[in-house]
Amino acid sequence: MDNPVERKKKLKETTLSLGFSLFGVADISGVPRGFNMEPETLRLYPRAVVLAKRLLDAVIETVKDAPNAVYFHHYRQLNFFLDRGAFLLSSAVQDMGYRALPIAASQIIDWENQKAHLSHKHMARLAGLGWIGRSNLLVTPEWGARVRLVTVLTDMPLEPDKPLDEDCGECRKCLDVCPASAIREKQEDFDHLACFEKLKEFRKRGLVGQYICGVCVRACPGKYREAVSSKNSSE
Ligand code: B12
Repeated sequence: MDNPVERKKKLKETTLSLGFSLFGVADISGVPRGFNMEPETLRLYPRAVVLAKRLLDAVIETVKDAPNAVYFHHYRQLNFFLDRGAFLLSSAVQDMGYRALPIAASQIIDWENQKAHLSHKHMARLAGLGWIGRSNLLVTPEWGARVRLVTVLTDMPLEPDKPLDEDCGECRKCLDVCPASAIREKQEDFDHLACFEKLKEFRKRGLVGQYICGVCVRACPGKYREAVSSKNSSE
């Protein structure tokens, strides 16, 4: 049957078979903020399909108080995986008779303000994948912030998901570990500039070749990983 629910099911199956961890659809027909794209381009796409890939715990757990070469390689490998997957999904959508525009996993178009075409985190929140946590990252119930994201804009009529009604609750694990002390009680108070300055310092020290860190990502493993850790420690 060809309807928004069935089409979504088919796309989800395609996406998960490509190896993605999470899939969601956001209704962006009335979303005014979070974009750095031409309005006439944007108007063509009432839906955003958001895909997440879970990081390898073994890699992110090598990050202690600063990024390292193992994580840097993983970051690049994941960006390649996300971009390739978004391209393949977009191709599948096109073959089904609709338009699809993949947005790069990590491409900055406004260097001064450090902005991309759109915020994958905001798209993911709207698509019900998780919430924006104290760390300023998208936090999923399953794997916390240990996911990377990519978005495909499309005109394919798809049933949208709804944002989750969840938040970080009492968890403050990322607050103490942030090497820039950028994370605060409230997400709105996140100190973007302190974070960015620390990332510049890491790069200058030659630890990694990009502005990355990963300490707050490590601190936020999500329910699945927490459950595995407590099972192992009680054995
Ligand atoms: C540019 C960028 C950065 C910049 C600045 C981030 C920023 N703008 O907030 C820097 C280099 C500092 C950075 C750091 C990190 N990033 Co980054 N980053 C991006 C990128 C490429 C674009 C973000 C963007 O354009 N947002 C658009 C704006 C509107 O959205 P916003 O962030 O919510 O907007 C706020 C900021 O722009 C801020 N702001 C305004 N003016 C300025 C000026 C400056 C200088 C800064 C720094 C911020 C700032 O105010 C806005 C309103 O709150 C995205 C990929 C993408 N396309 O989404 C990844 C992305 C957000 N990053 C990601 C990650 C993981 C990281 C790091 C952990 C580094 C790492 N990989 O190890 C840290 C985490 C910092 C943190 N805790 O927030 C992931 C997040 C995954 C998740 N689970 O949430 C993304 C989604 C990449 C991906 N494909 O998965 N990042």
